[in-house]
Order: sequence, then C-alpha cells, then structure tokens
Amino acid sequence: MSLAEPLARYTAQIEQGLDALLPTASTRPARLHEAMRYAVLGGGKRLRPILTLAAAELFDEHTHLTGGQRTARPINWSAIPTALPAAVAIECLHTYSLVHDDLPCMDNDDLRRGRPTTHRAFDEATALLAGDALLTHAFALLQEHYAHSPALALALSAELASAAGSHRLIGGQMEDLLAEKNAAATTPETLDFIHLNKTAAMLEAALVMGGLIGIGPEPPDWPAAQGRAQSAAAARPHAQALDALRRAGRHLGLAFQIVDDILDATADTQTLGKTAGKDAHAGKLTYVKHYGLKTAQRLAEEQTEHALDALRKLPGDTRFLLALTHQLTTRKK
Ligand code: GRG
Repeated sequence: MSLAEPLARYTAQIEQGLDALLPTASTRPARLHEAMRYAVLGGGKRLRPILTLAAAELFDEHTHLTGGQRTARPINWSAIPTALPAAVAIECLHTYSLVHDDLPCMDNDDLRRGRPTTHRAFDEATALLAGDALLTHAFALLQEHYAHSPALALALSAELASAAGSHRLIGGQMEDLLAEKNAAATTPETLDFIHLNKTAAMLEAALVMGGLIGIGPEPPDWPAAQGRAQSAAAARPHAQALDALRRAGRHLGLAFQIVDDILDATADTQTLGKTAGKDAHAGKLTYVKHYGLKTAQRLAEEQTEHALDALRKLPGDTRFLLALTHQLTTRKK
C-alpha cells in the first residue's frame, strides 16, 4: 500500500486541527501563546496524532453497533472530525514533553525539529510555562470536545493521564535521567522500563484513544447489561480491540526506539542531524551497546512482528497502520 496519500491527508488534517485548537497568539498573554504555537506548529512527524486518527478510522457505525466485527471498508475518513481534538491533545502533550526535555535542566538542547528549541527562541521560563500550558490544554481539549459523551471524555482523559503520568512518560524520563548519571549500573530491565514508558506509552495511548473514539468507551449495552450473564461476552470484542491497539503501540514503541539506537550507532556524525556536533548522551546505555548490533537488529524485528501481529487482530482495514509500522521500523534515518 502507498503511504504517501493517506499520510499527507492525515497530516494536513492534523496541521489544520492544531492551528484551530491551540490558543491564538492574539489572546493574552500573547508571549505564552506564541511560545505554545511555536513549539507545536514547528514541524514533527505527527506520528501520535496520525495513529489516533488511523485507529479511529478502523471502526465505523457498524462495528460500534455490533461490538467490533471485522469489516473490509477502505479508509473513509469519516472518523476524522470526531477524533481530531483527541489527536491534537496527544500532540500537545507530546510537544510539552519535548519542550521540557530540551530545557537546560534536562538535555539542554539548542535545536528541535530543525529549529531553535522553545527556550532558545523565547527564554527558559517561557518555555517551561508553555510546556505546562500545553499539558493542561491537552486535557481541556478532551473535556471540551467530548462533553457530549462524559464516559468517552473520562475514558480519554484517564488513558492520557495514565500514559503521561509518573509511572509512564514522566517515570521513564526520571529513570532515563538517573541512568544517564550512572550508565555503568544500568540494567537491560531499566533500559526496557525507560523506553516502554518514554516512547511506547504515548504510542499506546494514541492508538487506544483512537479506538475509544471509534468504538465508544463502553460496549453498546453497557452499563445496562452489567450484572447480566451476557455482559462479559458483550464487552469482549470491545476489550479485545483496545487490547490489540495497546499491544501494537507497546511493540511499535519498542521497535521504534531500538531502530533509533541502531541508526544512532551506525550513522555518520555528519548525517546525524539531531545530535550533530554535540553528543549529549555519549555514555548512555542503548540497545546496541548492551546487546550488540546484530542482536539489537533481531530485537527490533521481533518487536515489529509483535506490533504487526497485534494490528492484524483488529477489525476494519488495517493496511495503513501495517504499512506505517513497516515504514517506521525499516526507516534509514
Ligand atoms: C520531560 C516528561 C518529560 C518527558 C520527556 C519525549 C521525551 C520525554 C524525551 C525526548 C527524547 C526521546 C528520544 C524520547 C523518546 C520518545 C521519542 C522518540 C520522542 C521523539 O518523538 P518523534 O520522533 O518526534 O515522534 P517528532 O518531533 O517527530 O514529534
């Protein structure tokens, strides 16, 4: 399947959604809103929001009513308007993490997405506040845009909060900072913890949030069916689809990170755009350092296969998500 057309279409929707759903720079305090917009609107692959839109697209009215039966419909883009605020929310949250990660107290990076980092373009305090505001804005978007279904708004917020919290994204970042100070004592379990939480958690959330929007937060006759014998059966396809999305995100996240380590280890420093001239993580443990290049390649392939297997368990037309997974895990830069 050609990825170019659907990717361009998803990306265009996301760019429009981001522009429309971020606070305008003309509202006070303009400097804060300018910094938020600078951070978010400055490029990036938009991987997480693309996953949200694509996951929502897997389900349609039919699957909603029948509890997740397989359909063979091509992408019809019908879920995009509904899923767009959630896609924007996850990109806001991801961007906050990048803005904070770039700060002098963490990675002290000068460049992000090919431009000066937010604290370089503005100042440290403004970047800190812009990150805080993006994190808060993500949850405000969910409350505002899914108010018609409190159960959905709650499920989306819970999913995002869990992925972004102290056990996952922030926990992964904390363990990463600790590991950087003591690379020699870093174990492979810690390495997995870091990447399952820093990278995979947000990919899981992106897919599951799309699934929640596509399927609905609960089986159709829930909670009316609660306590009845058939309630477990009614819940099963719903739970299975969300579980498959979560597993796909987890394995895609690990594969993505291992491939990142392989590319870092094999790249010529001239072509290594993101750290050219400055290797802030020289001593850090990576999959390649711990397992060697060959085993790291095998691990990346295994994780990719697990992600593809999970995607194949989903209803609807999964060709886009399968092709995207393949592209992300075989990328050369
Ligand atoms: C500060 C709470 C907090 C967390 C920071 C995102 C992050 C955690 C650190 C950035 C460094 C890093 C390599 C993290 C792993 C996750 C990852 C691969 C981030 C980059 O995501 P991409 O490649 O970036 O999707 P774009 O710019 O395309 O959105």
